[in-house]
Amino acid sequence: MLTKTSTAGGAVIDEPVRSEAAAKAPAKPALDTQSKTAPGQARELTIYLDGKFVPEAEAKVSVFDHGLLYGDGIFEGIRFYNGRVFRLEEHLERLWDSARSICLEIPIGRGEMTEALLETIRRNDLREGYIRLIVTRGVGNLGLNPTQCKRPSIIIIATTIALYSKEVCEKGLTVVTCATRRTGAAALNPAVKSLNYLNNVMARIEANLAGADEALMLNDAGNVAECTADNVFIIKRGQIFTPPISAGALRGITRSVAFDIAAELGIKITETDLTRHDVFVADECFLTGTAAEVIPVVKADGRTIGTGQPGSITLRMISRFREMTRETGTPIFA
Ligand code: PXG
Repeated sequence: MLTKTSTAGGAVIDEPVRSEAAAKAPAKPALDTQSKTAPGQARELTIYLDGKFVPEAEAKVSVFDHGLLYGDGIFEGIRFYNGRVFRLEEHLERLWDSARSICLEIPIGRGEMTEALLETIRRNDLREGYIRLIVTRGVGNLGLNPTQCKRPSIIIIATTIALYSKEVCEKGLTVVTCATRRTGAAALNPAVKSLNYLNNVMARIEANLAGADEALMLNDAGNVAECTADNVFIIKRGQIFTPPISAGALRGITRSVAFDIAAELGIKITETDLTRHDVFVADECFLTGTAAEVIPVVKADGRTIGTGQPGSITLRMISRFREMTRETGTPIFA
């Protein structure tokens, strides 16, 4: 069920395949990254790598980088819309928090990082797209001790990313609960957006094998934590509920935008522990994430959620989210 799109720009991303349709019709990719030019007429991306802008083909890291050897590093996925980077400050804040938590000193300051991000977008001549910002522990030896790594590496990739297909946006996603539990804070705190995503990858494989679009991950207590790269929200009797950070949810930037929108729309939103049962009996359900944006869920473990169509509150959230992304953010070309 796992399909991959390798695009002209070099970006590769897993594409969820729609469950029911999958066996019959070739499903449209739910998530797709695409370079501006059509495949075959590749326009090489310009990548920021440790202070230099280099062509994609030359953007290489050492096989001794601990980011590769141990998943020792951190990342952010950031979007920009209409010539503005959405919630840039919040992403940088979270990156610096992740770094501090794992004792990784980012070798440049916040101002320099902002300029590097903006310049990477400019050099790729983009107004809409997605940035992957990675800071690895850097080159060390084959022992895992990070004291061997003298200088962290910074990589910035700016590319274009298509929204979920129109079909998925209109119809909503299917999710399955996976057996892989979200890592507990005592093992690897999910608040750290580390390069060690094997936990989420395992969950994602379960969703693929089950023919679902996403995996619903529970924590050790059996409560809902989040999906593999998205926060989860349900709506019951006109109110929105989402698991607290303590349940193992990443403090998602889009999650916090959902809080802002709910406040604006006068809809009560509460952080509370949720069980699978709560999801099954919800009137509506949606996910938030930088890549996913705000996306309806219409089926969980085979149960139809609400009417089986994206609900009215979800649709209002999506519509306001779209407005905000177009109207706010750090200007790229100013
Ligand atoms: N939960 C997890 C575990 C995540 O990794 C989110 C929630 C949503 O957070 P934001 O801040 O994006 O609203 C994430 C997001 C991707 C990608 O495809 C994104 C994430 C992880 C892996 C892949 O861009 N992070």
